[in-house]
Amino acid sequence: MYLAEGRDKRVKAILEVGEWAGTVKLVVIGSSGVGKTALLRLYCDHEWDPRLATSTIGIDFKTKRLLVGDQPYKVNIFDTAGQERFRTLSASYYRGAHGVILVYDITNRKSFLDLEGWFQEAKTCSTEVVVLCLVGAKLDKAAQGERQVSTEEGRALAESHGAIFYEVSAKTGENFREPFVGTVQRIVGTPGLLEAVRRKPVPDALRLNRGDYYTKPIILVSLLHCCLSG
Ligand SMILES: Nc1nc2c(ncn2[C@@H]2O[C@H](COP(=O)(O)OP(=O)(O)OP(=O)(O)O)[C@@H](O)[C@H]2O)c(=O)[nH]1
Ligand SMILES: [Mg+2]
Repeated sequence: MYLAEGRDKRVKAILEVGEWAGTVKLVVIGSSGVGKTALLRLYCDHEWDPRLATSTIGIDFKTKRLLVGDQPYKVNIFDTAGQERFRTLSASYYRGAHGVILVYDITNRKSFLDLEGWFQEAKTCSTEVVVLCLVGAKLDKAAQGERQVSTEEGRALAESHGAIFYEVSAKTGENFREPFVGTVQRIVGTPGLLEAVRRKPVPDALRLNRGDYYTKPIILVSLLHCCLSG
């Protein structure tokens, strides 16, 4: 009992002064409207409010503190826009990512079929060792007979890409933490992954042309952030 209390106090103290065992970067991708922002808002802000739902423009960013064992990690989560017109911007956000969470809507077959492209993008733009997690969202709607993608199909696709798999609902809160916790646990548990991503140079495809310094300031801010947050 005394030991447990001592440990809890130590962990609380570490979290309060902000000393981290490491910083983990996650990127959330998937077609527009599948529920990426709703899931992230519930996990980071403990909030579910469909009235606030608007399509993400460009990119959004949230930070969460997470204990793995008794080690505190800072988790930076990038919420990308599913809309096609923002895809060229989003490519730069894979830089330095340790994990990619791919989301589809279990009531929207098209969003599931789109995943081939999303897996392709994730593998092209991030490091070869990045941890992948596939998430079937809006699980609450299955009870109303709206399911268009079975759990087995989702799991099989995840396995074929070596990804972790969960079905979740931001509305009921079912499994909403699992994709984030599971991905971070696998990242931390993969020897050398945190260091390997830090050492990886920027892929040529993601380097900015001179003109981009004027036309895409949002990318510069993101790259600067990535460098600072390490
Ligand atoms: N029933 C139900 N609706 C959900 C759930 N998650 C999200 N939604 C709704 O689905 C719609 C789209 O959700 P968003 O989170 O904005 O989708 P997104 O993937 O971020 O979309 P983009 O930002 O355009 O890429 C909103 O109306 C949400 O309220 C869920 O778990 N259950
Ligand atoms: Mg969004």
